[in-house]
Amino acid sequence: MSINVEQLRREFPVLSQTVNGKPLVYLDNAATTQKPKAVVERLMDYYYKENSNIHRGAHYLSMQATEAYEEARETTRMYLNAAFSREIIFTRGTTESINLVASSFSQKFLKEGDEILISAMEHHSNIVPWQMACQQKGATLKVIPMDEQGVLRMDTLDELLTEKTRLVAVSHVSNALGTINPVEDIIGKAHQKGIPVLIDGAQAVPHMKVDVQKLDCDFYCFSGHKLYGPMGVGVLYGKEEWLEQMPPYQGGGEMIKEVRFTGTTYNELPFKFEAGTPNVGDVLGLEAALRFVSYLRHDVISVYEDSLMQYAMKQLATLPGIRFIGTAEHKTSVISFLFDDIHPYDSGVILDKLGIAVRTGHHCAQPVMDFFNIPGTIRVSFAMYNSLKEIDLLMDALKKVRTLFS
Ligand code: 7TS
Repeated sequence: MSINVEQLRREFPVLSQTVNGKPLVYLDNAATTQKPKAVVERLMDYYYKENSNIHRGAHYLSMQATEAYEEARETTRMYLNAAFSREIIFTRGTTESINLVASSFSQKFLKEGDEILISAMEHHSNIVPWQMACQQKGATLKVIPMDEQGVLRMDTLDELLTEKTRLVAVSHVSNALGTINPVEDIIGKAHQKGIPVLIDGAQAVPHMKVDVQKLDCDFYCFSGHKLYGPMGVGVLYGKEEWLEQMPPYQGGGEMIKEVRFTGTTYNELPFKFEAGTPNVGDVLGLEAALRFVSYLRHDVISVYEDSLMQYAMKQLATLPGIRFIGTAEHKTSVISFLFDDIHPYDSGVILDKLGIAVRTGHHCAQPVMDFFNIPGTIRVSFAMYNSLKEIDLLMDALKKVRTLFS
């Protein structure tokens, strides 16, 4: 099996438009992916035929919607190979998943003088919630450093994992550098010392098969919209043993067992962490996305995406004045670079005029930019529907950028 890109692109109507009079070349997939018809149609179906609030009504539509929502939880469990569907919490996205753990776990387990360990290449959403938790509790945030290639300095880990470390939170794949981190090794080392590990999988799930039991991570987070699903929905996987011990994140309907003015008892997992009316439609859209990706198969997708990446790296390397930011051996989907001394933003504007969508700036990873002492990068990021032809169009466009600025 292999990807038939022309056929696949027909599933993504948004791709067949022109932008500024040029065919759209969408290379900003690390920010968000486009949605296949299967996802959009699932949303339409839900709102045309099934919309109802769940877990509360005795009527037909409510029961149907409840069943569909819980089935989507089971599909997500299978997708991640979690042991139990009660370990799958639906959230608004990676950001909310991390905030949930940072807030709830810290409330229960973090105290003054403790440490939380993150890495030097985290997205802001895996930095700021931990800073907030540490500030509240008088704990310290520590950082696994990286080297000039954008690879984590694993030699520092033994020393950084101390008897004060309460949790390690690292990204599976860096959104700014594309580095695939050795999360199995990090989890193994942390667990030797009894320390739980949260993995930010926002940039990993679109590109590789994730098996949370095999990884043995304690928490895993991702966003639907980076995996061909809708915005506004995401997933927190948490091991039951942790989720059971953690207090609720938000209070409200659905997360309770009994409410009296004198006190409240909480619902069981996963409902304890899903206060209020959930985002049923988008959860069903996410389920459609998971089915779409599973049907195409992750092994097939990653072979294809790797070939795009190799081709792009080789082509880009021929451009005089190019400087890659992030040259790890194990990389996926993201290429960050600077081009001569042209400001990334200026390149981005010209590329847009030529129909090419890339991201420029710090990519919500300012500490990474500080480390390399740069204001930002041009970031090209691939999805399964990109083609070699699009990389050629990017190359032509970059050559035009150079001409304009020389
Ligand atoms: N973690 C990583 C590694 C990410 O790449 C992102 C989003 C997030 C967390 C937050 O995800 P959200 O869906 O909750 O916003 N990254 C990017 C990006 O690289 N460009 O735009 C968003």
